[in-house]
Parts: sequence; C-alpha cells; structure tokens
Amino acid sequence: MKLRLRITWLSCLVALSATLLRAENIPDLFLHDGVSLNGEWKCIVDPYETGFYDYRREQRDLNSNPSRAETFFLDAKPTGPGERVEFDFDTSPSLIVPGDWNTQRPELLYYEGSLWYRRKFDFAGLTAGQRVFVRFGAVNYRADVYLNGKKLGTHIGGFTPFTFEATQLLKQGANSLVVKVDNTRAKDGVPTLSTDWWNYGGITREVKLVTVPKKFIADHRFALESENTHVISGWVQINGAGEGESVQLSIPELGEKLFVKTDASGRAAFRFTPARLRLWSPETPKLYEVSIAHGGDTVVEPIGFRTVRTQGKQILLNGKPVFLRGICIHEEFPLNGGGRVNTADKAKQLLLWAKDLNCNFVRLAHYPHNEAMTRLADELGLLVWSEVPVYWTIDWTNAETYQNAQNQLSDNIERDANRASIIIWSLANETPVGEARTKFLSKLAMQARSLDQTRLLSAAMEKHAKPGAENINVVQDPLADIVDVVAFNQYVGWYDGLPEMCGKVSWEVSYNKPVFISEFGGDARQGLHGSKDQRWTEEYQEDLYRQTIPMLDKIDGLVGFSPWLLLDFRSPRRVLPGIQDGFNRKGLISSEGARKKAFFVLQEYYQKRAEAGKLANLNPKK
Ligand code: GCB
Repeated sequence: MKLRLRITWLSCLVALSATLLRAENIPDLFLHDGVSLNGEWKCIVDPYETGFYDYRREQRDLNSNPSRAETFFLDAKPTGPGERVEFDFDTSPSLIVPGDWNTQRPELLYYEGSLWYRRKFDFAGLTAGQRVFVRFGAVNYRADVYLNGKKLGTHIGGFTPFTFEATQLLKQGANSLVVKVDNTRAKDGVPTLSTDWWNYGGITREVKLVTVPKKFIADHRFALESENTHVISGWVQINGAGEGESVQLSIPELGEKLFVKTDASGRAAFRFTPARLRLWSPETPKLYEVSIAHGGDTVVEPIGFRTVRTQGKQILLNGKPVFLRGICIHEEFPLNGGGRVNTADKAKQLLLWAKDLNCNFVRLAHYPHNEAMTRLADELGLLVWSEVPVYWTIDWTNAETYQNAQNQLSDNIERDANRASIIIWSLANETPVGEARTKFLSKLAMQARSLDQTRLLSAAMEKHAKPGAENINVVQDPLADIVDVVAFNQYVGWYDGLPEMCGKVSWEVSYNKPVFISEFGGDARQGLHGSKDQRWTEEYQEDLYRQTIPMLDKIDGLVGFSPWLLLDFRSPRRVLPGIQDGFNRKGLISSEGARKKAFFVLQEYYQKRAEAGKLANLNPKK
C-alpha cells in the first residue's frame, strides 16, 4: 500500500510538472494543411468527473489498468451482454466543434465543469518517417487529451493553440480521440475567479490532424529592420534538422529567392534587402506571399512589413507618428444565438464594424482571439493590441500561476509574431499596484521582450486621484516604467461621477512615453431613450462620449484610445432586469447588431482624426 501511494504521488508530480512546463519543441503547425476534425463530436457532461477520478478520487489515467466501466477516455463498449459499461459516447448527444457548449444547449448556458468530447476518425496510415500531430486552436480552460485510450497530454489556458504528437498512438483504420474539457474557474488560474465576461467552455477553435515529413518547418520569423533601408531579417526553424541543411525562401512578387543553411539547432537565419518593397500600413495593408521550403515540406503565408517604435511621447509607424483610432472587442459574436466567435466570417464581421467606425486600431480584449482575427486585421489594415488574461487580481505569489501566464503569453507571441497588424503586446488589465504584482509583471515583460523585440509592450493600468487634489487624475504605477506605452482605463462619467465631471478633471501623466486610454464608456440599452441625465439610455451614453473625447484630447502625449467597447457582451455579473439581463451594455452596437447613438459620435470624431492624419502626412513637419 505504501509503495502504491508513493508511485501515485510521484506520478502526480510528474503529471503536474508536465502540464506546467511548456513543450518548447512542439510546433504550432497552423500553416500546414491537415485533416479537419471539426464538426459533430459526441459529448458526455460529467460534473462529478466520474470518467476522470475513481471513487477514491484517484486519477484514472494514472492507473495502468483503469476500469472499463467508467473510464470515459477508453471509449469502451460492452464486449458481451453481461459487461457493465456505464457510459456510451455513441448514443450520447453531440456538440459542434469549434464552438462553446454554453450557446449550443440551453441547459449548458451556465455550465462550468467537466465535459467529455469524442471524435472518431479513419486514418489511412503512415509512410516511413512521417510524423502526425493533433492541433487544437483553443480549448477553454483545461484539456486532457487521449487517443485510442492513451493520454496524449494536458493543456492549461483557454485561448492559445496547442499541439500533441500522435504518431505512436495512431492506428490504421478507426481511431478514437477523446478530450476532457474543464472550464471550472480557479483562484490560481489565469484568468482567476472573477472576470467581467462569460466563461464559455468547450473546444472553441478548430481541431486538425497534421502529417509532416520527419524533418519539417516548425516556425519562422520575418521582420522589417528599418523603414529606411528595407532590410528584412529573421529565421526559419526546421524540426529534426541538423547543421547545413538548405532552406529556400521566396517572395515571388518581389522577385526574391534565397537559399539559407541551418545551424546545428536546425535554425536558418537570413537577412536580405528587397528592391521595391511596399510597406504595410492601415492605409495600404500590403501583404506579400512568403513561401518557405525544406525537403518535401512547404509553408506559404501572407506577411506585411512595417516598423513600429516610440519616440518620446509618440508612436511611430514606419517612422511616422500615428494616432490610434481604436475600439475594444471581446471575442464574442452577438447575433444568431451569440457565443464565442467560431468562424472567420464572424471574426470578419466584428472587424468590419470597427472599420465602419473609422477605426485603424482594435484592442482585442482580454485574451488572445482566434487566428482568423489577427490575419484578417492584417488584410483589412487594422492595428492590433493583443492581450493575455492576466486580469484584475491574479494569484501573484504563486509560481504555477506565473508559469501559466508566461506560457499563455509565449504561445500568443509565437502564434502571431508574423502579423504586421499587431503592434502592442499587452501584459495585463487593471491589476492592483503592489510589490508582488509588479514583480510578476516585470518577469512577464522580460519574457515578452526575449521573444519579440519588434513590438511595443503595454498593459491597461488604472488612474488615481492625486492626493490632496481630487480633480487631478494621475497615473502612478511602477508598471509604467516597464512598458513602452502608458495605457490606462478610465470611467469618469460612469463609475466615477456623472459625464459633466469630464469638464472638471485634469490629467497628469508624467512619463516621457506615449499615453493611450485603453478603456472608457458607459452602459446603454439600445432602444431605451430619455434625457442625457438618465442612466442606461442611449442619450446618456452619447453625452458621455461627447464629454469624454474633448477631455482626453487635452492629455499631453495622447496617442489614441479604445473605448469600451464595440458590442454588448454576455457577463454573469450584469444582472439588472430589463436593462442588462446578463449583458454588459457598454457596446456601441447592441447584442442584436443595432448601432446606438454614441456609435455615431465616435464615428464622426474618428473621421475628423483620419482626415487630419492624412493632411499631416501630406505636409509633414520639417
Ligand atoms: C473594465 C474592465 C472590463 C469591464 C469594464 C466594465 O475596466 O477592463 O473588462 O468589462 O471595465 O464594463 O466595467
């Protein structure tokens, strides 16, 4: 008994560290073609985690001979009439993948817990040396993945992709892929227990099976070093390669073709200067088809080239000051039943609404959005703020929580490092000033900078009243010393007094850095009309926007803002009957897709800003 306990304890420890350590060498494989595993998956709702723990609460996947009767990942069927098997995926209901479970079945709207997915697929077989991976775009929040009754791995974090190697466990013919998804909120999680958004559970992004040669293209980076010299540099990582292997890069539209060699770690660095390069910008979102080939493996993707940096209180895009005409967006589509965005068409509609507002910038709050979003932003010419869910109050002193946050940040940066649209990595939202928090976020900032030196860092901070001067707002946060852009959320006129207060306050943001207002706004129920003094009406929200914009315009070093937010979104915190009904109503567009009055205030202001920007570019200051 003693021995058994020790083994279980040891294996628990191994299993835990495996989930927390990021598998550095497992590639993302988004660009590789694969067999889609999207569509109908059979599902079992398992609030007591019967399929995962036995009646002594021992984890079944740590038992070398788990019971066929209740171990769901075995996907068992009775072998004869007398065998007791207390579950059956075949006769269980289905859910669509990708998709959250909450909006697919009314009884799952508020469900937080465990739910098992099973997908059967046929596999034709492998030729010698090939490797197969199963890639998940995202699963919220924890995924335990099994193939043919054996564990492939565990992943934690609801908004970033992960890939497991399936080569050894795949069978020719029928295969069973089982995923236990658990979206239980946890104090030590990232995000933690409280958020102001819906905790959509499920396999929310695409799943595919990718077959690659023994040595394959695992990752690559392309970045423009300077808008003046047009030097492009970067690297390609070949998984499985040693020194001296040839990699071909080409950008046909630029007439570029070059061969580079890998080093001992399989990495091939390059640096070249194309003639006639057109830079990417919101006005001209030029993308070039970049192709990489090694052995029998090829990947192709559209990439834009631009630079971004700060100079004093300005953000320079391709060397010129830019004003960010932004809007915040949650990854939620309001129409047709709502829920997490699960198609490129829905992602595109969100961005088109932002374009209709005359935006050149979107803040993708408060976690990494799906891959389509940032790729479409590249195509449509929208600059992007990309964030990780280090939101409000995280368990700052917990080493595992830190590791989890770092994994999510790293995966987000690695997934999107070639997106011209992304100019800012955001580390956090509205975190409380304090020593442990600052230590946590400084470490996270170091990690971000070690992975990417070509973008700006920021975080949505908070403002405070200046001691002894109630009407002067200041930003005093050691985090502001760490980031490149001093961003903060402010709600004067909503959480902080009435809109008329905007005319009374002034701002002191004393950092020689660009200042960005990452949120402002107030709730309005679309169709509810009244005087501008009446909360929840469209007129109140409209007046709030009219008063806020001139107040912010006076802030020294202002480089833009992203009001909260494009669309009303579901939040269990928002319970006011007849007004909120489970939705945060700060959207400029309602959950039915109707524009509120404030939409037009911002649209007009951004139109003027865009025209002023064009004029400034025609007559740059000498
Ligand atoms: C905030 C948060 C955002 C909330 C918003 C609100 O400051 O960053 O997630 O939804 O306020 O509506 O209160």
